[in-house]
Amino acid sequence: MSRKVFVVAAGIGLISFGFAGGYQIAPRANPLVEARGIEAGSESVAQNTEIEISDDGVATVPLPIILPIEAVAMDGIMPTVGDVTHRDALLNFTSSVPLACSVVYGKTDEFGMIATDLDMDGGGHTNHAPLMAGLEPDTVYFYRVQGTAADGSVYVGETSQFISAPAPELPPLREDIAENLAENPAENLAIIGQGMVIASVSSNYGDAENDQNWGVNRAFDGNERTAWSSNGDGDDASLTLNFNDEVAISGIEVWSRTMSDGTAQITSFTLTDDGGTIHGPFSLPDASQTYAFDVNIETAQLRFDVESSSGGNTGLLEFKVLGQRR
Ligand SMILES: [Ca+2]
Repeated sequence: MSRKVFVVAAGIGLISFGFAGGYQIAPRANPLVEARGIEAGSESVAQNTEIEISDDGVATVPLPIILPIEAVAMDGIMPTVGDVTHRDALLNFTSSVPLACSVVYGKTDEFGMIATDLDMDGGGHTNHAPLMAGLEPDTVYFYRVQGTAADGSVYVGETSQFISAPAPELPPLREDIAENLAENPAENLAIIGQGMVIASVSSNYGDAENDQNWGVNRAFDGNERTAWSSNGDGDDASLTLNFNDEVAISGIEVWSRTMSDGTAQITSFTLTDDGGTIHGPFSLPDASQTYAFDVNIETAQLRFDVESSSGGNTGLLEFKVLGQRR
């Protein structure tokens, strides 16, 4: 006659069982460990997991089994938080088996936010760098890493903390725009909601809205760690900016995105003004930084077209249009 037991406490090297009736046993030869063929001391299961043990002591464990993230830490190196700014932080982790990885985070240990890998290859992979965005400056954040392997196992880290960086000191906003322009003749005209709107975009990855992750707004948010990605548009990716009124453009700055497999990188592009004149093509040597180009364009709309690329989900980390409003 088989019996059902519940795991009432779990941890590395400590698994004890309690019968539904209430008392606990802590078997030396753990049938759970034997059943899974995993060395004792290297695993745990979630509390209140129901497992079934047959007469000959073989345990049947329902998936998913929850294991500590240490079990898949490459060379024993645990996840770290780096590149912490006042608005985001990168979680870096290399796993020894492919995982679909995420990190939950928030201002309390109940989290409330979740970030997934920026790499969008799909499926599991081993180099993880989810971006914890939307942070408040100089604030304690709780986070926990979790990943799912193809065999259904779930790996979970300990809840840890980091502190976001203090807000940078910004120059006071000038009330007198004319005075500001006199002092800073080339301002960025491509700031959403400040005289510029997105008139069109070829597509956003995963059919995201413009203001969602991978949406076109991410190329205009001043954050080099967020990106617009098209939905596989390759050389056909494009976007059009509307400045509402004529502007004099003296320069542009363009930063292509890329993916770990080498796709999604824009190698040249053109600009088209509202009179239909095509400017360029302009070449982008690589995707490691932004590249600046001098132009002389008077227009109320500006269209950006990819001319050549490595194909796939082409897009931009950042796009700035420098010039003057009339
Ligand atoms: Ca961005």
